[in-house]
Amino acid sequence: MSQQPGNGDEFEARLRALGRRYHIHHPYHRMMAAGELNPEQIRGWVANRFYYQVMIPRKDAVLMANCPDRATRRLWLQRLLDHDGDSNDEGGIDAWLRLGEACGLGREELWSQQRVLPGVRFAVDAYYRFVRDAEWHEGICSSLTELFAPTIHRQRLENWPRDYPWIESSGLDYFRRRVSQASRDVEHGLAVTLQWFDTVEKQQRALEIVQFKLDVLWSMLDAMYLAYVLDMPPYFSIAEPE
Ligand code: AHQ
Repeated sequence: MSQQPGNGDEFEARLRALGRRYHIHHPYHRMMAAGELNPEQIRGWVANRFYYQVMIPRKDAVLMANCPDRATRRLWLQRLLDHDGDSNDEGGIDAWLRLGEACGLGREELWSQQRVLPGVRFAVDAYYRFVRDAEWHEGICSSLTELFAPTIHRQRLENWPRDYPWIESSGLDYFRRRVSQASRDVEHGLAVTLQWFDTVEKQQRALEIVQFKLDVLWSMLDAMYLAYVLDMPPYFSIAEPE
């Protein structure tokens, strides 16, 4: 390994190169993009991703609690409001609830989290706990999988009306919101990361942090693929007593 840290462009290029492992390449998302998921598989994804969505603002809140820098907190607060909403904006959680309704999932069912698979819960909780316990710059770095998120949101906006016409268009508002919000978030997160991770060791650590978050996203879809594509939900092989 070179003893010199990569300059900004080189380090950014190494971060962006991790996009080859982004969950857009997971078989579940590939089936989604190819219009191959049936309604139950779409509903399973929406219901499990809802747990991720409601945990994001809590993750952002613990990151802010760890962050002594007021200017960073003022910027990061917008992320929390983007999900929880405020007097002017329903927020992403409500938009996701409308996605659920458009797919045939009631709000109560999503809030009940009854469909959340153990593997999804473990992955999401691992992300929340990482940020809760991490130094705040590392918490910010872990959000950088969103470098690759605008593409996946645009892909859904392009494909779903053609492939899943049974889903009311207004249900896709969440994806519409995220295209610009993700780009804005990444601008800030990337600037902080490029500035703070300024040694060979720190840059290696940053790459490991983004890889951890890629693992979180990939593992969520592994659990969903087992349950909804291979029809092997948790404990499917065990005959439960009457
Ligand atoms: O809808 C997503 C979102 O609000 C966020 C916040 C961000 C973070 O803080 O880690 N990551 C993220 C992501 C969202 N959507 C995912 C998707 O595929 O729809 C992608 C995910 C990400 O790339 O981290």
